[in-house]
Amino acid sequence: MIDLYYWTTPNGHKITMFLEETGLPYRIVPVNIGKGEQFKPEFLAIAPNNRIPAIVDKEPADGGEPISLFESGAILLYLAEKTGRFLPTDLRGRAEVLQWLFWQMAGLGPMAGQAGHFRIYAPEPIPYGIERYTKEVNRLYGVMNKRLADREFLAGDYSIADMASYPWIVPYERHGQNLDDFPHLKRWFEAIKARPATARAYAKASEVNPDAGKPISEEEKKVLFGQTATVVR
Ligand SMILES: N[C@@H](CCC(=O)N[C@@H](CS)C(=O)NCC(=O)O)C(=O)O
Repeated sequence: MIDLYYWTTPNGHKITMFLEETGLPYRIVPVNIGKGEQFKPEFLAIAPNNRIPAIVDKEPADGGEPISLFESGAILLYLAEKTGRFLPTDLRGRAEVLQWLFWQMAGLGPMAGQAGHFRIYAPEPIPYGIERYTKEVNRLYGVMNKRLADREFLAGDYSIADMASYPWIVPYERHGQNLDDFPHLKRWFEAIKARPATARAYAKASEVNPDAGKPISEEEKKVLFGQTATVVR
């Protein structure tokens, strides 16, 4: 059994998408990040970066003590290795998936997150920030679109690289992008959206948090933005 420490955000959806694809038994432990539950000592003990997602695997493959992990990319890689799914085992196939997984973790996710922040959440419009991140996300969409021009998925068959990237394309309008400008990316997006496991993962989000996807309140903004080192003390 996997305990998934989760909230209804793109990085959370990555892991429910994987778990729904594989049918690995899991239990959701909601961590309401708008209410500050990510600062609780028991959560920080498994997720020292005070961010969701995190997991605890109560039945690790070595038969030992439970293993806890934070960082969505590390979790996807761990679960792929545990199940033998969505990550090729041959040298070249594995290297290809891992580079696109890391591309998402280091590029698409953080840049789209900043685009969303400056476009939607910043207390006053800061044109430089809006332009900088909207353009960078546009560039990254271009990279993906080109990659997908002659293949179905980012790297070989449907993989953890696609699962990491999809939830960050879902809010494309909030990030100032138009999918019609990226036909190959759009085709990929529609194909992943149509997967039953993707539908189940997003249905799970609405169950856990009926307000998922709605604008966040001023109170929630105070919790989420402007954090300093004091939150992890
Ligand atoms: N690199 C991390 C990022 C995780 C992350 O940013 N999680 C957000 C939700 S998508 C969060 O927990 N935010 C809580 C906070 O800002 O305090 C990962 O991929 O797991």
